[in-house]
Amino acid sequence: MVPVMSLTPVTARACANIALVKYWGKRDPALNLPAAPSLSLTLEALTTETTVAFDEALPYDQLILDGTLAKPDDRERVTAFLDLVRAEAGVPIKARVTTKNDFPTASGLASSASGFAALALAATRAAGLTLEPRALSILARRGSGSAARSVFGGFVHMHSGARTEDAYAEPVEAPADFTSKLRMVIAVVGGGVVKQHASRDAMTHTAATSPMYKAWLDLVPKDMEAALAALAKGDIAALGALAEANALAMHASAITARPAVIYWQPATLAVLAEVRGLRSAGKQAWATIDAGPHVKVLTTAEDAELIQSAIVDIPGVTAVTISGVGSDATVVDAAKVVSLG
Ligand code: 2P0
Repeated sequence: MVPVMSLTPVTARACANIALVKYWGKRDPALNLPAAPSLSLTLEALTTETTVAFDEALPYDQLILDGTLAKPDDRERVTAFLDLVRAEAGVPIKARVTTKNDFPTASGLASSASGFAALALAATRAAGLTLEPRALSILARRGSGSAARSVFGGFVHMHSGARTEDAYAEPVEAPADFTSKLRMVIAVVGGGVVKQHASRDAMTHTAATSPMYKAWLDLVPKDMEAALAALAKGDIAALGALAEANALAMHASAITARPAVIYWQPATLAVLAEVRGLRSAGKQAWATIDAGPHVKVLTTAEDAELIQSAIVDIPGVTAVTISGVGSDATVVDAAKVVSLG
């Protein structure tokens, strides 16, 4: 029998993240360099688990997403990413990628962030590479900009370097008792159906056509500076106010694109109104919205359940989850070597 290369399948897990200062637009689409920096919070309740098995018997890469063979577009995006790993590792073998989200995929709940972070970790380890966290973040960025942030737990700062080696994410220090008390209440609007505008296309379209896009780009560095200062002080009111204002500014740029990119549904605005009302009544609650109709509410452990009960019965809200702060992406299983010979 001719000996063949045998590689160990590896499983990795990563949490999604929600940006408090958003990433919305690219400096360089080929290298996936963001146009501006961003700041996120990694969430433990939204996880992706991905197994990568390089297998000489495969004629092409296989992607199994939540138990089903993925669409060609999704598979091609994963193949392009695996090509980067194969080139770096010198492994010319196709892979079977089995991935499972514990939340709705591609609906504005950051599945590409946790997905490409888990894939970057599982694929590099399965190909025999152990990358430093920064190099892993840079690699994950090539799959999806927000994935660079999901390599790390807690608060994460994504740098918008002009060169590929400068566009990486890194954790940001915050007072430990501040981070441990934070919660995000995630209101799923409309059942988590697949979104109409993929964020990749929508941000490019916004940058190309929105008269508000330049204002957005001017705003982000100022919001980053203020958000980092609020974080260093553990000032949730300042951080929350910035996050809500920054999300609305991002959406203002998208809504004014031509034609418009509108992610909101009536329930999105109803939740936003409820959050603002709760805040007027003295509760700790600030909303953020991504490339989908869902609303995520930054709050504390003390107020999280009250917020959940205040929004769960709003018509159009189909689920409400409370999440604490998530950890770094990790390898969860390195199976025994399977001989393919
Ligand atoms: C964010 N979003 O900062 C922003 C806010 C959506 C709205 O990062 O093209 O899927 O793969 O780099 O990472 C979504 O963008 O885009 C995103 P690509 P990605 O979380």
